[in-house]
Amino acid sequence: DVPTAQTSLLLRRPPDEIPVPPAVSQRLAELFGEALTPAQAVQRILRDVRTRGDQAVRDWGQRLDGAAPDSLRVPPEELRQALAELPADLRAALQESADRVRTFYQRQPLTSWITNASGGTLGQWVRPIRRVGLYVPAGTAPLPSSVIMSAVPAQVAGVPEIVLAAPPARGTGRIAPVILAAAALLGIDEVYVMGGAQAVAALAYGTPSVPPVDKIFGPGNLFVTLAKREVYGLVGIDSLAGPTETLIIADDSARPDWVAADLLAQAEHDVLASAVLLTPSPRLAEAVRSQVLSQMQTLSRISILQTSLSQSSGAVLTRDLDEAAALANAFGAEHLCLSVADPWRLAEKITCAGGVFLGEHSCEVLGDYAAGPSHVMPTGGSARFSSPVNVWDFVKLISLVALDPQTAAQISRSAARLADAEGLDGHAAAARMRQ
Ligand code: HSO
Ligand code: ZN
Repeated sequence: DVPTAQTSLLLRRPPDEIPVPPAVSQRLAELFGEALTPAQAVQRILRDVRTRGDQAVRDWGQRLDGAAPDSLRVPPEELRQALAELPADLRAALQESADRVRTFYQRQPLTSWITNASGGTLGQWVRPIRRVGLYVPAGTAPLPSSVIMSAVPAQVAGVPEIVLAAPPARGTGRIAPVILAAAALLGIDEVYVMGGAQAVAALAYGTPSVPPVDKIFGPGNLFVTLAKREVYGLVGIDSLAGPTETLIIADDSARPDWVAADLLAQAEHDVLASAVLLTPSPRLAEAVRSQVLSQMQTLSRISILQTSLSQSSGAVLTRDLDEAAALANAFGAEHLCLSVADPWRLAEKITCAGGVFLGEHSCEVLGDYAAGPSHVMPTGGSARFSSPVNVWDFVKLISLVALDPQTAAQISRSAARLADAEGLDGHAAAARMRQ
């Protein structure tokens, strides 16, 4: 399996400078018969899908996922069946999650507006994107919650066509039933078994069996991310997602066992996940450390934890909470948890994060599954300039201009003068006709 290697570095480095683990280079050389960078490999796959369509998607699926189904589209009966076979308590949990996410996004203002105040009628219409593709990675485990967290805001935005793409579970040619069930629960019936760069290519260019989409959402491994970057412009993309991260700011009021559990929950995602504690209290840092060491022994993903905790996780002792807040702002974490006596006061100092979780009852895990806001949040410091997935990602604006004769006559003087200055006499003539 190809790791999500260094995906966050994409945000800061040109694709050809991304350091590639030797195992990945070797696999690429085997696949392509020559030494290629991941970016070059992705370009080859994109070109292949563009020219050979479905057959190329299937061939790459066969090579990379170990199996490819005859038909890329999952038959709707299979979706219905997956939902019918889902244990009742799991179905109820998915439903509660979906209901809370829907209620949250229904509150997000998304209003068109029109004004007559500045002369003439001006305004903006909000219009949903017509067709979006949501990529659901297989990763180290299928995550049905991720289907809810991107599909529900799309539904609230009024996107008429929502399609899902997910790689098959290794060697099976089939998507994990729980992912299909989550799609069915939300009423999504267009699901394709395809992953990797070939899935992004099919969604962007279209193939005989996959009509193209207008915008592609969802995280993925390095190849998915490079492919999204490559097709951007032809289609929209949500972001270039990297490994997941959490910062917890805690003081002496925090329970060390809860803080440790929250760090472990984050670090178990994958070997590149990062979970960092910022605290002014050496006593708390020490107590959390011993809790982490004992609790991790009880968790099934201990080998992932050993890597992620030793690679990009740890505790940082700060002078005080102000310094912790300043560091958190500079880092711009995907998740920032405030486990301190007065979280609202500390929150006022926060200017950069994907999501802020206030108080020890608002742990990130509850946000991952059921609190309300989407768990798809900006990673790799991209919170500096971007936002969690939300309803605005699924719409676009159309500007409206409806001028009355008086306003047209009045502004045409300035328009004509500006056109003269730009040497565009056709523009100037069209403006002066309205004077
Ligand atoms: N913490 C992940 C989301 C997730 N956790 C899904 C569990 N399932 C990234 O925000
Ligand atoms: Zn999580």
